[in-house]
Amino acid sequence: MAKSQSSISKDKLMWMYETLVLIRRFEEQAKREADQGRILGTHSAIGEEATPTGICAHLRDDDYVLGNHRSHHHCIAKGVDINEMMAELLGKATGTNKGKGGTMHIADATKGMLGANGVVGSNIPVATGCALSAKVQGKDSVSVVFFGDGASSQGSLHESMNLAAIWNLPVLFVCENNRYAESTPFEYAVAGQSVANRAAGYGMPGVTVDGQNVIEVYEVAGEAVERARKGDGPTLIEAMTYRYHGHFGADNPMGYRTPEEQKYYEDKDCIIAMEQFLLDNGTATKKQLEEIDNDAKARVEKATQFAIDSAYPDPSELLSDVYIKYP
Ligand SMILES: Cc1ncc(C[n+]2csc(CCOP(=O)(O)OP(=O)(O)O)c2C)c(N)n1
Repeated sequence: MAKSQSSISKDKLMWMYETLVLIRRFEEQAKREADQGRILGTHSAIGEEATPTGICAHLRDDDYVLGNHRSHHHCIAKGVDINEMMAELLGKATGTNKGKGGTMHIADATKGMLGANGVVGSNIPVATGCALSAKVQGKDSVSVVFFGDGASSQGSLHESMNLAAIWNLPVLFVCENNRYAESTPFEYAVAGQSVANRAAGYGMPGVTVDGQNVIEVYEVAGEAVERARKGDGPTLIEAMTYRYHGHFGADNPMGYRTPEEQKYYEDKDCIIAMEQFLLDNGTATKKQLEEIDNDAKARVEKATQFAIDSAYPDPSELLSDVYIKYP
C-alpha cells in the first residue's frame, strides 16, 4: 500500500484506522438520519476519509483546520466530539454550535476546528489569516484548509496562495479532488488539468497524492506540516479522491458518472486498503480490526441516542452567540 511506513508508529497507524472507520460509520448514520427525515440531508464524505485522516494525524489542538460544506470527516479527524456533532446535525442545544449551525457550520475552537462553511472557497482566506495570526504571535501553529476541485478556481484561493507565499505563512492548502463540483467534471472545469501544478505560479511546492491511500497522504502531509512549522512557508496538496454518494444526500441523481468509474474507486477504498496493509505487515489481527469497527458502530449509536434525547435550543437563545470570542 505505501512506499515507506517504517517510521510510522503502531499507535499512529491504529489511530488512522480507527479514524477512517469512525468517519465512515458516522457518515452512514448521518445518511440514515436523513432517510428517516430527522435532518434534511448532508454532503456525505464517504469515500474521502483518508485525506483529513492522514493530514490531521500530524496536527495538535492548537493547529487550525478550516473546512467547507463537506466537512464531517475534517471535524472527526481533528478530534471534534461525535456526540456534539450528531446533536448539531439534529439541531439540538447540546450540539457543537448549540444547534444553530447544522451540518455546514460545525466548529469547535477548543480542538482547533474553526468551522465548516457553506460558501465555496470562503474559508481559504480565513485559514490564511489564521496562519498570519500564528506567525505574528510567534507561535508554531499550522493552519490547514480543505476545499474541493470546484473551489480551486475561485479567486480566494489564488489571492490566498499569493499572500501566503510572499509572507511565508504556515498554511497547507488541501484540495480534495473528488472529480466533480456537484455534476461538473474536473476535466471540463479546471484549466491545465491539475490543481497542484498551480502552486508553481506562486513559488510553493505543489504535490499530487493518492487520496485513497492514507499512508501516502500521511507522508506527504508530514513534509508539508514540518515545512510550515519551521517557518518555510505554505504547500498546496491535491489529493485525488472520490465521493461514493451524490453531491448532497445519497439519492441525488448521478447520471453524470458511470458505474465503471464508481467501481474503480470503490475497489481502491481507503478502509479496505488500510485493513489489508495492517494485516499484511502484522500490525493488527482481523479480530482487532473487527473490534475497532464494532466500537465505532457503538460510539455512533451512542452519539445518535445522545442527539435524539437532547433538547432543542430555547427560542430565547436565538440571538446569543452570534459573535464568539476565540478562547
Ligand atoms: C460561492 C458559492 N457558489 C456556489 C455554491 C453552490 N455549491 C455548493 S457546493 C458546490 C460544489 C463545490 O464543489 P467542490 O468545491 O469540488 O466540492 P465538493 O462538493 O466536490 O466536495 C457548489 C457549486 C456555494 N455554496 N457557494
